[in-house]
Amino acid sequence: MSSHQAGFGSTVSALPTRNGAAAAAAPIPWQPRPIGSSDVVWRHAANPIIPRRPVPGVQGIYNSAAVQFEDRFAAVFRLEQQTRFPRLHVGWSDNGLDWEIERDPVVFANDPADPADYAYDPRVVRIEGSYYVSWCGGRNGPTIALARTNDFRHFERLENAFLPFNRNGVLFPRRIGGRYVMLSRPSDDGHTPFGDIYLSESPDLVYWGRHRLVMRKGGERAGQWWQRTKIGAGPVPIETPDGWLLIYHGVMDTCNGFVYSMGAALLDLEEPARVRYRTDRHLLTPEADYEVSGHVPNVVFPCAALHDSETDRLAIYYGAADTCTCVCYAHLGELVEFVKRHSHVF
Ligand code: BMA
Repeated sequence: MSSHQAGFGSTVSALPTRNGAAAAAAPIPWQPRPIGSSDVVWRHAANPIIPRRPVPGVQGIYNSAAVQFEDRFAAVFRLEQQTRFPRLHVGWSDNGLDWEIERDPVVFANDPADPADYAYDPRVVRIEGSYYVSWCGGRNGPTIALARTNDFRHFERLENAFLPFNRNGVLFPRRIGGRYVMLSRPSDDGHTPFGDIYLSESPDLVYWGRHRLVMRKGGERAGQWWQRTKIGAGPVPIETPDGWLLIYHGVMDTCNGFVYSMGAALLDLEEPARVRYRTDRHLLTPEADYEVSGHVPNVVFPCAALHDSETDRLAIYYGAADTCTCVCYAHLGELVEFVKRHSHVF
């Protein structure tokens, strides 16, 4: 794979490891906004960072989640084989852009491999020292499956969080009011022509309840069309003084199928089912060749974001056209101001 000559951030912060030692975190991927652009979010110049055939027998790698892990990066990728059957594969990277991808899918130490168990659209979050993977799983699904790992080599599968059908399960990075909190989108077992974002709480990551509506799909009003069919949580929410920054996907139906764009909202820090601000316009919509053309044209689908708190740089990982993996960038503070300035809560 090509090497990327991005201007990387210089901040080095410390991430605690399992044995308590501090590892210097690798700088997150970064490129400055292109000269002449006034966009709040801009694409990595060498997208896609992972092309459609990263390993033999695979024809797509997209909608995947990267995190800082010790002194480098780990990821859980959605890989689609030539059967078009998706599974989760671990990847490793020193710079967050060039990835080594495990040839074999994730297996769960406590759970026998099931060849019929598909897995897609993973998110990864670090909570209290462990990493949790949530994805749309095929066992009695589609619904939200969960697993825990400390090293991205051994995975323990937890109970499914919800009844079928559900997608886009995204955990918050800390307990709120003493409980784990997860966003999700109840759905159907097909391509779901509807969808709103809900929030659920759990004392133990097994039993989920106190379900609350967070936000509905957009309406027919001017400025809402890009998210008028369905919405779903994207990366793990990022805590800011103005609320939890939730980057999400908003979907519009057209005469030629769905179009998936990227939006953002700010949720109340202590009552995250309460929307404080929400963009009435998208941050990114399919425009690049690799977004408008692929196995499913016109999809940008964010699943992970890395934030460097010292430089305020944000790198967002997204799947393009259900085919390849891409990155885009923003300054978190600018993005928050954009959401507040162009907010429409409905
Ligand atoms: C959704 C999921 C996503 C996919 C999107 C667009 O329902 O299947 O994985 O990116 O459709 O095809």
